[in-house]
Amino acid sequence: MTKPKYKTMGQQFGRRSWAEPWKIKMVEPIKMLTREEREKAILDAGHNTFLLRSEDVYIDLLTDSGTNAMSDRQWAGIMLGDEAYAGSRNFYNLEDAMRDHYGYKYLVPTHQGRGAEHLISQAVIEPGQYVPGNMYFTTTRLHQELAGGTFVDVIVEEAHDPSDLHPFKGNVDLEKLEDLVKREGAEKIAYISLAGTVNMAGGQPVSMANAKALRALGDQYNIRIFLDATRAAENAYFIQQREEGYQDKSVAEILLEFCSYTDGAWMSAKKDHLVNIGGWLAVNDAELFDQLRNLVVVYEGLHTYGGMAGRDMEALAIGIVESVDDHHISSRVEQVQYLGAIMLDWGIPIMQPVGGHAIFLDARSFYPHIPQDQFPAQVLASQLYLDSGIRGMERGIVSAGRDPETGDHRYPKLELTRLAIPRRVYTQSHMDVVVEATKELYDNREQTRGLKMVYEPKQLRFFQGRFESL
Ligand code: P71
Repeated sequence: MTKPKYKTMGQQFGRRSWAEPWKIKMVEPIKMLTREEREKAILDAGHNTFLLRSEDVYIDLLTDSGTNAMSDRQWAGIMLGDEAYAGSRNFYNLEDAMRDHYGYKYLVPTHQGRGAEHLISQAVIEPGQYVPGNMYFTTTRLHQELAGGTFVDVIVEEAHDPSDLHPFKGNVDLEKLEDLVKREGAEKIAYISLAGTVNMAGGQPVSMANAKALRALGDQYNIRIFLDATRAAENAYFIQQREEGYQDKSVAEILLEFCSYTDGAWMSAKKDHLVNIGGWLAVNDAELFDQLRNLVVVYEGLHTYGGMAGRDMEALAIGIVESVDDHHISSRVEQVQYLGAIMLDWGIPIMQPVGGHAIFLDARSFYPHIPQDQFPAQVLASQLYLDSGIRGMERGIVSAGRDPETGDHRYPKLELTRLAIPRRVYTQSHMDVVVEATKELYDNREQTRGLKMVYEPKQLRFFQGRFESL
């Protein structure tokens, strides 16, 4: 017999292959437009991928938010919706699931993450206070600012360097934090805003040791810690894989321990929890809970639905349980790692180490000839769509917005184009298409030119801003 010519993917990586821990029961057809059609679509969208129609997209990596595939059980849960205005049984199921897996005492449901950010910011920030955190997130910081707070970045320095291989680049720099506390006084700190797998840093995790040390510091100065738990289950997986002493613990156990070092959390359930809509806020303090419960009826809905239908809460309760399953979470994160490993091997500049939910292309290295105020990451997102109908998202100077004091652009160190992978939606073949398309752009990068902004909204300009080619 001749020596076999082909290798399976596992063999190419020197291991036995593994496959997704699910099978497909229903499919949604997708199609690729012609080059001319894509050209028209991206021009109509002002080079902003948020303004494309989803039907014109072939592989949609705009976000992993609300784009996940629900399981048959979650869909069955949809049929069990109790659409009572008050006291829906689905709310109590949600409350139980949150308590079992996050361990907080009190739950306030919200329509999605930013609803929860609004409530917590209004409740605990006094105008003039600081909110230190491990890198900003767009909506989080905006709500902190709207409540009169000032966000202060206290993430470790390594997080700002796309090639630094630190295994926990989401960690808080405790020295930076303590300096701020000493300089401004503990009473000027509203709370510590801690995020699991830091989105804007490339999906980088926070170590358990860092969370523990943060707790000690919080206790010393009497400052509360609130967790953005949006991708905390993915964070727990990285702890299991990378942190001494956690290899034999389940993701569920790790998540519970991680949350135990914080005083509460907000959640965009559209990510880890495998639903299309939903969110919540949870705290341990009864008085704060009372305040939040009063606020939620003003802005979201009654405290037993907070803007969600009963069926949404049921799908979410089931999603929480599925999200901490070790097989689920490893296949989710390892799919992202697979895509990243090939990109790195092919010399495509990406943020390292590869995070939990997305690949972040390093647009500065991709297009060194395009200055930051000509929006290199926006250019890259636009070009990727043009080349192959793949939709990513700008996470650079456009996302960073303007400094409210000076009115000038904020110039972030990271100028990234994010390719976020929805959970349980795409296969390995889709990942292969994505990496080949990116390589094509990389090989032809020198001809590509910058953009100018021709329409700029005041808030969160990346959503609706429009651009033209230079
Ligand atoms: C993402 C999103 C959705 C999004 C939001 C803003 C601009 C572009 C895309 C949402 C998050 C998040 C974190 C860490 C809070 C929210 C808000 N992420 N914290 O990554 O990642 O949650 O969308 O449910 O309101 O595409 P919400």
